[in-house]
Amino acid sequence: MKLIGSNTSPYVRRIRLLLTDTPHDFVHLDIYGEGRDELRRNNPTLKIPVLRDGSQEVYDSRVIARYLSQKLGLTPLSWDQENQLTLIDGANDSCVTMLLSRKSGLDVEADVMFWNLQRERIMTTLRTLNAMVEGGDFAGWDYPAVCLYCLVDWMHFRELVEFTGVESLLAFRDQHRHEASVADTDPRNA
Ligand SMILES: N[C@@H](CCC(=O)N[C@@H](CS)C(=O)NCC(=O)O)C(=O)O
Repeated sequence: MKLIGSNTSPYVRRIRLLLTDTPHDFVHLDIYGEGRDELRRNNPTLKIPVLRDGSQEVYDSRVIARYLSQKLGLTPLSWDQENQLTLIDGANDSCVTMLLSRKSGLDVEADVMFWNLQRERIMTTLRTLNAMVEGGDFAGWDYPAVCLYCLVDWMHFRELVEFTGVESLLAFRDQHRHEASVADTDPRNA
């Protein structure tokens, strides 16, 4: 099995954590630089992660997680867990948009409808996730908790949000620093 991604992507990191006990090759690509041709050859949507298992290619972390769950005989996610993933992905996708805008030299702090919508979505989802953490919804180390960890740690690393009012998310992150593969996949070491 081969996982194609990058050392810094939170979407890739969640699959790396899911694959902790499963032998696989990890291929890091610089998707905005010299790795872009390789990305083009592997995924027409030009996104990571991509999983290759024999002749089967699988795109998108959510589908990859479902593929691996079936293959590894894991318990399928409940509808509430699926909703947790949707919240996490909502914030994550908007943060990717903000980061790419920032890298493009745009002023993402400007009072512009498109960025206001992203900022609003990020904060409404983070406040909801923060309340869920405080309510004990992410008490274990299941796949949604892994995804939340990857999101919070990446937002902190990229300095994408202020955590004022959602400090329980950072406490959640700090509580899980020592889980398997977390240190090995830290984007700060990329
Ligand atoms: N829904 C996708 C999102 C993946 C995604 O956005 N990955 C980012 C890296 S963190 C990416 O490939 N971005 C490339 C781009 O937006 O051009 C998934 O869950 O895999």
